[in-house]
Amino acid sequence: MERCQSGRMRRFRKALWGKLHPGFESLPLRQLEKFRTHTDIHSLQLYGVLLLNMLKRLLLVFSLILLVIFALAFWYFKTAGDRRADKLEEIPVKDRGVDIVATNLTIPWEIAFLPNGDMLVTERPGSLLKIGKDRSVTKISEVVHIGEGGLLGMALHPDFEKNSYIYLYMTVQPDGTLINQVNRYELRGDKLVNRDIILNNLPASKNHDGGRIKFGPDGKLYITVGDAEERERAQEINFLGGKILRVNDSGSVPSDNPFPNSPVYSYGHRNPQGLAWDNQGRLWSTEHGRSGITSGFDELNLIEAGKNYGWPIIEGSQTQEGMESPTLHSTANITWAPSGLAFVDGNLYFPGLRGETLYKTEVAPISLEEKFSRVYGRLRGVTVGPDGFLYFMTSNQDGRGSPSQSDDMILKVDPKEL
Ligand SMILES: [Ca+2]
Repeated sequence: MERCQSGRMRRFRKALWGKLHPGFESLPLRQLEKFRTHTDIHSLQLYGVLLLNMLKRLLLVFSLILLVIFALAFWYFKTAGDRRADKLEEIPVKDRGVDIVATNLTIPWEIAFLPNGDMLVTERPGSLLKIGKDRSVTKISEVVHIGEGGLLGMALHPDFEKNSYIYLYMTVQPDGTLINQVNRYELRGDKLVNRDIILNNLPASKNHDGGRIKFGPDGKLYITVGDAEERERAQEINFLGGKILRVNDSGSVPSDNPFPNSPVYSYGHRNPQGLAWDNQGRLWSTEHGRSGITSGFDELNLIEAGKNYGWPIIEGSQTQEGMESPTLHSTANITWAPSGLAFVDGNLYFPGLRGETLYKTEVAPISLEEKFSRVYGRLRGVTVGPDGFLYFMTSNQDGRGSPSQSDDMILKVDPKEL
């Protein structure tokens, strides 16, 4: 070992000597040593260059190893979607219990059913699709697709058959400022006409744009608005970010709202994206908890008028006077990223983006079951169809997933099979 080290040192010294004494490179080291007239400073110089060379070599080897690791990781994640699809192909359709309704969509966000059974689908980049016997696409040019914003929620008026009103929640930038709006149109054939902005200037940001809109059993329109990354302001009643709103079908404020002349129904939310009423008429909402390095603490809340749901003051099972803790929440280490909510046959269902799972929870007693965990990738939005089936979507094209060749997809399953 010592001999080996000493041999290596001698070779380095010889090479370095050569560099410092051009013309004497070929002389045997023993002879070169005789020529040594340099001082200690010269020796230091020699060893400095030696050290630098060693560092250069180490850096090169380290960089090569890193490059190989990155290339392998890239390949692994890039092909994850197709590996998942291949694996799925091996399972007979009847055993999966899931039907694929549509494929090759781009970040579908919400599904609604027309009276004739055709399906309307919003795609986040700004398209409204009609999927029935044929497929049609209506582009909404005002939509700004940025981060989590874009064309998001959709609701049909309870009297759609009479008035053709369709409501769309979208991110726009009319005068340079990014905002969210709720627009009401009339749907005439494939055309959206008579646009009416019923809620304007809702806070928007690259992230935390909320976006779910649904009519409640009381005929009012409920809207989830994210905190638009202004977390502290979720506690301000006069700021419309971090809220669940309740308005009449024209956008006006109902006289029985909890805060006079305010569309705010509940506050202290971070990024709620699920709304559903159970068979007792109670409103439930799913909400994304903290993100980044400290992820987790996603929530299922029972929403009551005028109440404060705690963000950003409390999270998880923390409690504080005057604030509501969630009925159910994930732990500090588990992220559901719940992106919708539906109620059917006594159970709530919500899909998870990062959780890549369809979660099922009984309302009483509260419980949690995981369905299709990691099978289809990221899941977003869930709607109960006129056939009683659950329709939900993949969101593997949103830049945070590993899409297969069929993504994004709309899937349906009979909840009685779950
Ligand atoms: Ca909360």
